[in-house]
Amino acid sequence: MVALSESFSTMTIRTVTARAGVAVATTIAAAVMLLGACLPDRAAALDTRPPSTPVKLVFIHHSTGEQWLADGHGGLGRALRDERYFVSDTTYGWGSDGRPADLPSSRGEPIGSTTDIGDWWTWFRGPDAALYQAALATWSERSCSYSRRADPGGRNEIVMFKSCFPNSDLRGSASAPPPAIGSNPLRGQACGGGDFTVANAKGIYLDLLHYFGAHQEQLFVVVVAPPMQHLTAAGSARAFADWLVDDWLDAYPHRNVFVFDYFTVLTSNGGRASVDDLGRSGGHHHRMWNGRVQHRSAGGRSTLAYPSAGGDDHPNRAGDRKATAELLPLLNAAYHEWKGDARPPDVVGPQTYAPRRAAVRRGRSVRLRFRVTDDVSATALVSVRIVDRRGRVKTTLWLGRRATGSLQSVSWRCTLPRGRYRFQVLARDASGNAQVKRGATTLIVR
Ligand SMILES: [Ca+2]
Repeated sequence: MVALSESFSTMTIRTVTARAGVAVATTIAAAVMLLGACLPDRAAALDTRPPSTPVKLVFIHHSTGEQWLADGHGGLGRALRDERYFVSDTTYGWGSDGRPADLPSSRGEPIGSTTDIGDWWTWFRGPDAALYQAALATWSERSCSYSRRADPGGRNEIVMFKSCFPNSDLRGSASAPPPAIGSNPLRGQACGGGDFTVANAKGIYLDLLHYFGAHQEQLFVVVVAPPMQHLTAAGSARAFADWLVDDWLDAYPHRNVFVFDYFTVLTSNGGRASVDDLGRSGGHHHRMWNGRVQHRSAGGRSTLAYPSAGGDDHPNRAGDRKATAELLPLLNAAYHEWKGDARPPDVVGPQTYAPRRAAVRRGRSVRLRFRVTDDVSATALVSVRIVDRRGRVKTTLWLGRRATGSLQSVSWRCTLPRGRYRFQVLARDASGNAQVKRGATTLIVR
């Protein structure tokens, strides 16, 4: 597979590749006949602004999804709220005890408890799929705790779904052709075991396109299952994530499916598990960068870089915050591509300001104040860099997502030798454009 890909991968439409194979071409024969324009030609038109009016989104998840949504952890719920999405979700037990109804069970459990790759066939393609989807379209409740906006009414326009981390432990050859769905043993089955192969997983996702293609009234957001610290075949997991983002939709003629590579985003950090690499040029990402979609896994690990304290495979707060920040602009762009209402893209980077000089005694803390403005983005990824008199970078403070337009600050404990320095403010807007004006001022260390 491609180790480093810089691709405009959201909803890319190309001809069926040799990799997809004859079996696949047969499976989606109807789709192959309809080929549209590719996103690469339209990349300049990607609009990362939030929707102009509230949009209802339902998220099928459990476990890691609960933490990702939580205000005090991944902050996804609150970030979606702030960008005009009204979020509801399903988790363990959904579809039983009258929540929202007693729906047919899946593998002997409530449908909400089953979110493995094979279960997506049950949700979207199995004999009771119509019942599940009807209940899902009108579900407007929270199953977990997170901030959200007022219900705008109506049905869920966006269906987002995610398997949990055991689903990244795929086996088998990354290049084996997927079986026809009628003979795919993973249909309706849990992950793990001999049938949990890359080929069978591809077959499940290819079959889902029949449902998605028949439901243009909804946008489907496919979140790649997060990685674990130890994978039987990490290369196979990486290959599958790359296939979903780069190849799965090659022959799909519509724009109502978007893949977010939660797997790849969680496979690089900022040097240790508690520090993210948001906004850094290196590392593994699925984000807007310099005005384009960047899907990047430049070698390195294919396992979880953000284990929770104690060694648990649930992504920690730093990893989930990174995923939130990288997802939102892509989701907005996918929404506008689906709706066909994209406005001219944001091509102008932010301006940054450092309005107040600072002084600090060595070993003490100091508050560094800054402001970032942007023509479009309400938030920007900000870093503060401290350089010596010769312009050499002495330290960089990575501050993550910060609101634009208002005075902000960061407290920093100074360990630099006495002397005169400057602190510089760097920022990237939601489209990944770097600052066009860099604010800087003097920092005195006494
Ligand atoms: Ca901008």
